[in-house]
Amino acid sequence: MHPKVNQAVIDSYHDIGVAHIKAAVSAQWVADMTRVLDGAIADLRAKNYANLPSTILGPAEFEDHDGYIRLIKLYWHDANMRKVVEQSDCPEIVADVIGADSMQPWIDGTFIKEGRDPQTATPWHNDECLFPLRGEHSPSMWIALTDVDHDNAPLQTLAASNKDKHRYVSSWAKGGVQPPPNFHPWSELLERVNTPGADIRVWPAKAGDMIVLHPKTIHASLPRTTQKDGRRIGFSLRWIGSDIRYEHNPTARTPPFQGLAGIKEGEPIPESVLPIVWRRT
Ligand SMILES: O=C(O)CCC(=O)C(=O)O
Repeated sequence: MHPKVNQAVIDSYHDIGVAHIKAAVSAQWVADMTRVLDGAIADLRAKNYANLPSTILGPAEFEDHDGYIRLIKLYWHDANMRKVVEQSDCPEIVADVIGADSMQPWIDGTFIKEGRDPQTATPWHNDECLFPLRGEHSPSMWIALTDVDHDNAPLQTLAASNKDKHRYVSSWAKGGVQPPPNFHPWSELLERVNTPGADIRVWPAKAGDMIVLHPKTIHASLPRTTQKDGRRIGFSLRWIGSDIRYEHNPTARTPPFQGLAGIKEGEPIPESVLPIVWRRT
């Protein structure tokens, strides 16, 4: 097992759907990833981002207003980002937490918050509702690139929602389709987190900490309320581990990756689409 992982962390992942691995990556890793992101954001703002011809996830999504940045799907456009992740222990750490034998990187998301706008909060959701996948090994690896204190927009989670048997029809689901019978209404997810006494945990983190979220774990972030200057940066990457198989999801709005033409239900995601970057030996 990787020295950063221990049984308490694994038990936490299985019991409440969250593993907090303190100092999972070095200060150098944090600096390298921050530099990659700041460079990409400057290029996107200047509209001269050169590395966009991805064939895997389609174009990056960039939302940038009022002290809030949401940057999705940069990974397959940016060789430097891939290098920072893939030449680190990140895939092995996540694999050991979730119990996977191989790891394929998939979709990244960067969430930057400055100022004190309540809109900097990330709304309650879980990640798997739109996934065209079955299996347990599709976690999110969220890494704090700044200190994320209680007043600096930490993640919050609904404990044990990882054990749900059902899925939800996402608030972003494709309209006009019949969701499968095990998909519950989104309003139910919101009712659960708003129920008095709901077991909501808050996850302040230091720069370099990793929080691994089970794909079913219902989560959000608090808003940034600190009077301090600076920003809050969370970098998140969804992984595909060895138990994941393709399963058509009629509520998914867009294909999650290209190159899947001809894939059959129950097949693994081919390495030709998402390369395996770590294997258990
Ligand atoms: O960092 C955040 O505010 C949100 C992260 C998140 O929701 C995610 O990665 O799924």
